[in-house]
Amino acid sequence: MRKTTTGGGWPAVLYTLRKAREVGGILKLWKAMRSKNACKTCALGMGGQAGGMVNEAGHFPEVCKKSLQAMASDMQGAIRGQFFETYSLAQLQAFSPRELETCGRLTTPLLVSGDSQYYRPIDWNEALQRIVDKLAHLSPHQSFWYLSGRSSNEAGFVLQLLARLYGTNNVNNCSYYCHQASGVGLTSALGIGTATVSIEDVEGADLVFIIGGNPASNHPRLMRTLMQVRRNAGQVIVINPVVETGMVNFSVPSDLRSLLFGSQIASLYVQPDIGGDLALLTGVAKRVDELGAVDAQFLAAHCDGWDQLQSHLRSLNWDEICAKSGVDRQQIDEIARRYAAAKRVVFGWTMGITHHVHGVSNVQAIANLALMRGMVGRPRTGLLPIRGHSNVQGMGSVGVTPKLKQIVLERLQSHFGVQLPTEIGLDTMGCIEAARAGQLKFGFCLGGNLYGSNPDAAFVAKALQRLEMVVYLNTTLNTGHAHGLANETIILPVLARDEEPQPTTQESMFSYVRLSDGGPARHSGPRSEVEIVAELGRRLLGKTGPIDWDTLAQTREIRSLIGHILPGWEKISQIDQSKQEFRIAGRRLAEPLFATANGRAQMHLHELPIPSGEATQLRLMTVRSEGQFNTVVYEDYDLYRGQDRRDVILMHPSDLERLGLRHDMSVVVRSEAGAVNNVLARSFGKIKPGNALMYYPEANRLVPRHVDPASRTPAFKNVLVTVMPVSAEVGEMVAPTGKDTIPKPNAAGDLSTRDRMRAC
Ligand SMILES: Nc1nc2c(c(=O)[nH]1)N[C@H]1C(S)=C(S)[C@@H](COP(=O)(O)OP(=O)(O)OC[C@H]3O[C@@H](n4cnc5c(=O)[nH]c(N)nc54)[C@H](O)[C@@H]3O)O[C@H]1N2
Ligand SMILES: Nc1nc2c(c(=O)[nH]1)N[C@H]1C(S)=C(S)[C@@H](COP(=O)(O)OP(=O)(O)OC[C@H]3O[C@@H](n4cnc5c(=O)[nH]c(N)nc54)[C@H](O)[C@@H]3O)O[C@H]1N2
Ligand SMILES: [Mo]
Repeated sequence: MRKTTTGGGWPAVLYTLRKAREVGGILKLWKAMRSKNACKTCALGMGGQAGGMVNEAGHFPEVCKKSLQAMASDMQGAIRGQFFETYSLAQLQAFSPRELETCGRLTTPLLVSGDSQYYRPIDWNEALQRIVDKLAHLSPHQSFWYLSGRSSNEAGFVLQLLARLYGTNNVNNCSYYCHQASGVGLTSALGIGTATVSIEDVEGADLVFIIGGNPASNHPRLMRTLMQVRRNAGQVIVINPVVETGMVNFSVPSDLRSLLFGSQIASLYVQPDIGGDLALLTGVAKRVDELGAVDAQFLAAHCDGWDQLQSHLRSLNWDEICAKSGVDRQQIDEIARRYAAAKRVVFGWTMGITHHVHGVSNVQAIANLALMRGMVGRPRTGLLPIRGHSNVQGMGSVGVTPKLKQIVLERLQSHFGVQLPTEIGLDTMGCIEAARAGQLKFGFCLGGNLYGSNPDAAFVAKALQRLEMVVYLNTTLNTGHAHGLANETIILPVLARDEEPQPTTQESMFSYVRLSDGGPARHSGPRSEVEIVAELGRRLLGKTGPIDWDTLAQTREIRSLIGHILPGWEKISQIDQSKQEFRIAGRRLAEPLFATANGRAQMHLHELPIPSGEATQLRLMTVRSEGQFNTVVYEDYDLYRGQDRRDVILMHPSDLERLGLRHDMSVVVRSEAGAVNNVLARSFGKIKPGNALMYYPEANRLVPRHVDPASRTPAFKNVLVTVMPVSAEVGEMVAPTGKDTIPKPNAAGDLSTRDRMRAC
C-alpha cells in the first residue's frame, strides 16, 4: 500500500467524488448532505437548522468521509427480493461485516425461529403482534432494552418510558461500551457527566490535550479546530501508544492552505504503554506541584481533596511512575512545563482512556490535573469527552439508563399518575450475563449491533441464544443478524434520520440540541422508530392506560413532554415554532460553580495499576480503522496506518524479533477469552514496544469480559495476548474454521466473495 504521511487531504476529496458517483451523482449527494438534519456519524454536531455541513460555530463547509459513507449507506437500494430465500443463516454467517452492510437497505420485517435456517419476510402486523404477545407472557424483569446512539431523542425517550411502564429498568445504551467511564468520572469530580466546554472554547484554548483518541480518523472535523489552535500559536499534546499519522499532520480538506501544505497537529507526542495513562497523568500532576504551578487560590476556593492529593503525589516515587506509565521523566517534565506555561487549557479524551478496568480513575486523574491549575469553570478551559455516536449523549440525557435521575422519575410519575420501577436496572454487560444465566428471555435493540460490539463474541452468541426472542430495529444488515440469534429473531426495518416523516432532535458532545427536519422516505417499507415504539405501546399497554400513545406518536408532543420533564431542556418545547437550537442549561461551565452536593469540585486519589502481563505476552488494543464506523466496515484497508487488510496484528519490530516472528507471518493470537487463527503479524514501528493493535469488531473473540467496576465499561483496549506462529501449533490446532478465523474476503463459507457481492 502507498505510504500515507498526512491525514485528510486529497484522498478525502477524491473519495467524495467516488462516493457521489456511487449514489447517482454529486448533486444528489450534495442535496442529501445539505438537508436540514444533524450529521449521522460522530457527536461533534453538524447540520440541523443551519443546513448540513455547518458546525456549531457556524463554520461551512464541514464534511468528512464518514458522514459521506453513512449517507451513501442510507442511499443504497433495497435488499433484493429473493435474498433471504437464497441465503441461509450459515451463509449469512460467512459474510463479512462489509458484505452485510453493502447488501442494501432492509425494507421488510423478517423472522427466523426455531430450527429454521432462513429468515422469512413477515408483515408489520404479524411482527408487532408477535413481540407484544411475547412480552405479555413474560415478567418485565425478564426483558432488556438496548439502544444505540444513532436514534433520536424522541425515540429514546418514548422507548425508555415504554420499558418502565411495562415494568423494568433494564434499559441501557451503547455508552456502557463507550464513554460511561467519562460520565461516572466527571460526575464524581464535577457533579455533571458531560463536557464543560463549547467548540468555541476548544478553538480559543492555548493548549489542547488529546488523550487516547484518534480524531484524525474518528472525529475528522475536530481536526479543523486543532489546526486553528496551532494557527493561533497554541499547542496540541497527544498522548497515545501509537503515533497516529493524522495526529501528526492533517490536511483539512475545507481549508485551502491546509489542503495544499498540510497542518502540523501535535506539538508534542507522548507514547505511554497501553493502560499507562493513570501513572502518566499522576506523574504530570506530581511534576506540576513540584514546579509550584498549582493555582492555590482556585483550589482553596473551589475544590475538596487537594491537601490529601498533594501529600499522595509527594509520596510517590518517580521510578514507579515511569515504570508504570512507560514514559521517562524527561518527557513527563516536558508535558508538565508546557501545561504550567499555558493559560487556557482543554483536555479531550476518547476510548484509550475509557476502555480500561480503571477507566473512571483515568477520567478522575484528568479532572485532577485540570483542577490543579484552575482549568475548569472559565471560558476556553475545561474537559471534553469526545463522544462517539451522533446522539449517544442525547440517549443518556433522555433517560435511556438503568436508573433515572430522581427528579426525572418524580416528574414522570406525577405527570402520568403512575408508579415506575425504582430498582436499578441492568447495564449492558449485566444484561448479557443475565441472559447467559437464563434469567432474561427477551431483548429489544433499537439500532446498533449488540452482538458485534460485545467483548467475548462466543459468550454473547450463547447468551443471545438463550433468549426466547430478540428484536432488532436497523437500517441495514449487520453481524448481529447472522450471529446474535435467539429462539425467535425479528428484524424491523427503520427509516434513517433524514427520512423521518416528522422532525426529530439530537444532542452533540457539546450539549447542543439540534433539530432535524427529516425528509422523504427512500424506500417504502421501513417505518419511523417513534411510530414503531408508539404502536408497541398501544398494543402492549392499551389505549386506555395513563398514556395516550396516539399523542406519543407525535414527535412534537414528545418534545413538549421532554421540555416539561428534563431539567435544562425547557427550550425544546418551543423548538418547533422557534427553530431555535440550544445548549442544554447548566452544562458549559463558564464559572467554577459545580453541581456537587457542596458546590465544590472533588479531587481523587489513585493507586497506580501494576502493568500486567509476562515477558511472552503483549498488551493488545482493539481499535477502529479509518474505513469503518464501529461494527460497520466500509473498506478493508486502513489508509492512515498503511494496512491493506484487517486480519492483522500490528506490533513493534523489536517485539516481532523477541517473539521469534517475521513480518507477515501467519500467527495464532490467544487470550483468556479465546483464540484467533491465521492472523498476519505485522511490523509496525509506530506502536510502542510491548503493545499490539488489532481491529474491532473481528478481534472481539479475544476480549475478555473484564469491566471497570465503577462504570461497567469493558477493557477493550487492554487484552493480554500471546502470539505464536501457526506452524508451531500444527497438531494442536484444528484447521481454521470460519468461526475462529477473522473473516477474509475470500475465506469462510461456501460462497465466493463475488457470489456474495452479486447477491447484494
Ligand atoms: N471513522 C470512524 N469514526 C468514528 C467511529 C468509527 O468506528 N469510525 N466510532 C465512533 C465512536 S462510537 C467512538 S466511541 C469514537 C471512538 O474514537 P477513538 O477513541 O478515537 O477510537 P478507537 O479506534 O477506539 O481508538 C482509540 C485510540 O486510542 C489509542 N489507545 C489505545 N489504548 C490506549 C491507552 O491505553 N492509552 C492511550 N492514551 N491511548 C490508547 C489508540 O492508539 C487509538 O489511537 O469514534 C466515533 N467516530
Ligand atoms: N473490541 C472493541 N469493541 C468495541 C469497541 C472497541 O473499541 N473495541 N467500541 C465500543 C463502542 S465505543 C461502541 S459505541 C459500540 C458500538 O456499538 P453499537 O452502537 O451497538 O454498534 P454500531 O456498529 O454502531 O451499530 C451499527 C448498526 O446501526 C444501524 N443503524 C444505523 N443507522 C441507524 C438508524 O438511524 N436507526 C437504527 N435503528 N439503526 C441504525 C445499522 O443497521 C448498523 O448495522 O461498540 C463497542 N465495542
Ligand atoms: Mo462509542
